[in-house]
Amino acid sequence: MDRQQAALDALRQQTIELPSWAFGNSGTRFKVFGTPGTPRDPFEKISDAAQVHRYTGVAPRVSLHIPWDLVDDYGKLAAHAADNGVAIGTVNSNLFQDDDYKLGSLTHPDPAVRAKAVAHHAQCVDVMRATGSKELKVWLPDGTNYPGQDDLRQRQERLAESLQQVYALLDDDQRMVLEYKFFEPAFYSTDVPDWGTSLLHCLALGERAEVVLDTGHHAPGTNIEFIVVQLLRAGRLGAFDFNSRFYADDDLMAGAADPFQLFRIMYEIVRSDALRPDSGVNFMLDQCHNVEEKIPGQIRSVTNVQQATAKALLVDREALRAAQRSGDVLAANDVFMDAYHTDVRPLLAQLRESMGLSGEDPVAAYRASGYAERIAAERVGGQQAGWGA
Ligand code: RM4
Ligand code: MN
Repeated sequence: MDRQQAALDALRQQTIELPSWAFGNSGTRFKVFGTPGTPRDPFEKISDAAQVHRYTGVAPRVSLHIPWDLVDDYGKLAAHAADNGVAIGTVNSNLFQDDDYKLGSLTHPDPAVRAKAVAHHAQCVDVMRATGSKELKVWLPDGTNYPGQDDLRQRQERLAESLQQVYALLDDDQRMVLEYKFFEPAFYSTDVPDWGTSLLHCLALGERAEVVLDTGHHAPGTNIEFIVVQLLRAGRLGAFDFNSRFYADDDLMAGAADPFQLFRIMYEIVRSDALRPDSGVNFMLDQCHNVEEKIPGQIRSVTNVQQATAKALLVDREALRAAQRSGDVLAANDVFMDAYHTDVRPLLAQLRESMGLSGEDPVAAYRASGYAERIAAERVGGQQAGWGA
C-alpha cells in the first residue's frame, strides 16, 4: 500500500489523552498567572478538554488527578464527559501535597503514613470504578535530600510492599502504570528515579503493572528512544507523559523544544508496531501552560505529536533496512532524515477532512468558534482551578 495512505490509516486510529490539570492555572514557584475563562471545577476542565477533541478528532480521553478533581458524583462527571464526546482516562494519585508526606509516602519510615498513602489509592480506584477508568497512574515524589537521611535499601523494601498493596486494590480489568523521575522534589536520592527501577517493581507486581515514560523526567542528553525500545521489548511500556524540556522538568508543550526527539521516539513506536490501539501504550500529555493560552496550547501539543507520528510512519523502512544491511551509514541516515524533513501538515489536514473535521489549522478553527470569549464571559466568580486544586 502507498505509504501516505498507510500513514493516514494509522493516524486515524491514534488517540492522545489530555491531562485535566493542563486546563487549570499553573506557573513556576515565582508566580501563577490567572487567565479569563479558566475552569473553576472538574466539569469545566472536561468541557475545555472536549474542545481539543472537537478540533483535532484524536483526543477523546481526559486524565484526572485526585484530589484535584474530587467531585461528589463521579457518575455525573463521566456523563458530562460523554455528553461532550470524551471519556475519563487515567486516574492519577497525589502523593506530594500532604503534610504527612514530608519524608515520603509509600516509602515513609512510619507504617501509618504508608498505610495512609495506600488508602489514598483505594479512593482513586473507587473513582476509576465510578468513571469507567481502567488505569491508575502512580508518580512517586519520594526521596531524600541528604546522604544518611534514611536507609536507601529499606525504602525500596517499603516501596515494594506498599506497591503490592496498591496493586491488590485493582480489579482484573484495571492496570497500574508507574512513573519515574530522576530528581525533584527530592534532590539527593529519589525512590523511583529511572525506568529500570520502575520496571523492576512492575515485574515484581505482575502483568498489569507497566512503566510510564514522562519525556521530561530524564537527565539532559538521555537517549529516550532507547528506553522506549527496551520497555517495548519487555512488554512493559504502559504509557507516555509527553511534554518538552529545555532544562529540567519544564512541562512545556510536547514537540516544542525538540521535535526531532519526539520523531525518534515515535519512530521506535511505529517500528515495534506499538501505535495500534490494542498495543496497550497510552499516549498522554502531561503539561502546564503558564504563559500561553491553555486550550490552543493543548491543541498545538496534540498536532505536534501527530506530526512526529506522521513523519515516523513515512520512513521508508525497506530502504532503511537495505541501507543498514549493506552498512551504508550515510544512506541509512538519509532515509531517516528524509522522513523527518517531510512537511506533513497537508497530510494532517487530509486526515482531519477524512474524519469529517475542518482541514484548516485546528487552533484557527478553535479561535473562530468564539468559545474562548464565551467562557471568559461566563466563568466569573468562583475559584479558578490551579496546580493543587
Ligand atoms: C508530576 C508527574 C505526574 C503528574 C503530576 C501533575 O510531575 O509528572 O505525571 O501527574 O506531575
Ligand atoms: Mn508525568
